[in-house]
Amino acid sequence: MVTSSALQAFLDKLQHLESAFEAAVEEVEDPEDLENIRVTYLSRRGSLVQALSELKDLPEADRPEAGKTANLVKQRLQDRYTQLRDQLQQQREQARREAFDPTLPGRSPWTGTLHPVTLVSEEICTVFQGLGYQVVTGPEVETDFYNFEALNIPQDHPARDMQDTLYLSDSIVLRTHTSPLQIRTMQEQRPPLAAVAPGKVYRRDADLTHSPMFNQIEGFLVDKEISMADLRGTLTHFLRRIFSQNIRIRFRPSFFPFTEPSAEVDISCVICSGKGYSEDGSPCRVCKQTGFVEILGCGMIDPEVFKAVGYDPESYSGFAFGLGIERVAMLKYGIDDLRLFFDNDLPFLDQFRFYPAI
Ligand code: 2NM
Repeated sequence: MVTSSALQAFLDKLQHLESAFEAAVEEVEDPEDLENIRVTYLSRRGSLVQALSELKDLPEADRPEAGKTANLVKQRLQDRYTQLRDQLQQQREQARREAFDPTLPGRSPWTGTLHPVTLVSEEICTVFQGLGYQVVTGPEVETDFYNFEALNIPQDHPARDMQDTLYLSDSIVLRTHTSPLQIRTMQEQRPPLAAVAPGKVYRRDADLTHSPMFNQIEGFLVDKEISMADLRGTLTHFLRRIFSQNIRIRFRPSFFPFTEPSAEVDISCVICSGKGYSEDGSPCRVCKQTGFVEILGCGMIDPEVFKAVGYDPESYSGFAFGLGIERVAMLKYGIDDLRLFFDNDLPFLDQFRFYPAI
């Protein structure tokens, strides 16, 4: 068969293109190389489409032969491209399988931690449960009767002032202490009776050292012939379990409407061990050189409280106490800023991961 020179030129061009394609394919190392080849040769603007577009310029008699050859070249190029693409993908998957080490230990999901307030609250409850106390909880929204009246806090007492109490209505308040729970417990049960009541309390107060919401724990014990000596022994045991067996404890006279007599309790400073000075000789900032820090309030339950819950003050006596949980946590863990309890800063909270609740 005689081949026209135009056809020969076209076929040469196709062969040249195929050789160049094959040479390029030999060099392919990664999917990016392959993609460059696809764009250069096989895309809509690639050299193969360019060559095919020249078919129409050939003499009519040459077109069937040229078209047939062109289609065969196109098919071979596309097959080679597909084959190489699949091969590269398989190589990549195999490399991934080999890089995966099934013997590596798993990665644990991040878990939360108990809040220091929760840790201290549970710890205090555990100490008192060990002494036979119940743990009681109840509403944060209280009536005037449970929050004030039954606790012998008279109408004109400063604690009732709008400055301290968050009122929801004339007679409904956010509890300012957990003592309402003690009243409810005394109403529901008869002596001998002992309970602690942990929980959130609310006061109209907000500065560096006061939060409008904080946590308190109050406790009480009622039986026949309970004395101040029972109070002292109980609190000494409790404070030494929470802080250290080595702390010193002192009682100072004080006043609360719901106890008589009343006292405030100091413990020797847990930061400077009661020395009043830090290691470097500077004055201790926590106890202000006094060697003691105030930790709780307490007293013998006032006969007026017993009358409010229907107990005969002639037959029964008891003691009660209350303390702030954040304050205990600050002293116990050396935290110097109250706001850390309410900021939910994860790096801060995460530091309590390994403190066990006793
Ligand atoms: C304190 C200090 C002194 C207290 C009294 C009572 C109740 F209900 F039994 F009368 N509960 N808590 C009390 C006594 C609380 O907190 C500083």
